[in-house]
Amino acid sequence: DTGAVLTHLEDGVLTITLNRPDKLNSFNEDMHLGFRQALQRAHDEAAVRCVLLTGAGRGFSAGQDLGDRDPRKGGPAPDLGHTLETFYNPTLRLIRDLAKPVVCAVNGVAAGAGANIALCCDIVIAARSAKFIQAFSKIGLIPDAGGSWNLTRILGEPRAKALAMTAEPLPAEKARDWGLIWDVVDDHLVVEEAFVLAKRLASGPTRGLGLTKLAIQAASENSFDDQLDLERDFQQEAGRTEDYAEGVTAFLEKRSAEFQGR
Ligand code: T3D
Repeated sequence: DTGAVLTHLEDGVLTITLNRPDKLNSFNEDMHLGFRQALQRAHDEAAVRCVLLTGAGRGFSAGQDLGDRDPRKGGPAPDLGHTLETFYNPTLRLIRDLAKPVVCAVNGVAAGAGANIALCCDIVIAARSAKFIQAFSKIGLIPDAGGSWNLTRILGEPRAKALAMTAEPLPAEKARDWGLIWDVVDDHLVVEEAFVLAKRLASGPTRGLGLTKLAIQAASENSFDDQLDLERDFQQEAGRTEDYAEGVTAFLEKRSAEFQGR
């Protein structure tokens, strides 16, 4: 743990907590580093079968730490293309490419890259009072951290453009009703309920769930024919797992399956 990011492995769930509550968990280099290390651990360790991402304190994340971008401190303008490529983009790719479920408990406000990192996760559960803010236009930037991609695909251009251009906060319930997130729960239950879900996924057929994630992500890029080919290949792999054999055996024996994640 770097301090800026806390990790805890329990019941196959790696909980990653963004931990700069005084700054609404905005991203400085320490937090980037800790977050990346934690995601890499999720990739590397078989014991991690699901990730749960959340924030410490009253917010989820307010995106980039703007204190680190203060123009009054002088010096040349920062190269934001470089900072995205160095810090944000590798992390977003790690989340998308991780062949394990990533659950996100949005415990409070999620703004800028904070909102879009949440929206990059596989299943998002938000506290009823949480809000998603495409804050970028307020400071002259464009939606990054995958936001221009995710918002457009999920919501379509009209809503994506209005959210991005106005930076109006999108309340959690509206985000759910628009299909941007999975569910909304009472504030005090959000981490608990997300953990219950994450634990359930962590006791599932990990390879099958991972392939499910990758198949669904590939769908919007593929033609129908290409997707049928992908399903054939992924199903071939899933059919060779011990978990598949266990799932079918458990069904035939009228008992619950005990998946081992292989
Ligand atoms: O730079 C690059 O590498 C490019 C990448 C950019 C990605 C981005 O994310 S750009 C967008 C950056 N984020 C924002 O513009 C959001 C800024 N924050 C806000 O608009 C508001 O804080 C919120 C709407 C998120 C929450 O408002 P509220 O009223 O609930 O809280 P607050 O009072 O504004 O914030 C509480 C504290 O957190 C406060 O500190 P203080 O005064 O108590 O010492 C505030 O300054 C601090 N804080 C909040 N957001 C940030 C921040 N400090 C640094 N950076 C922040 N982004």
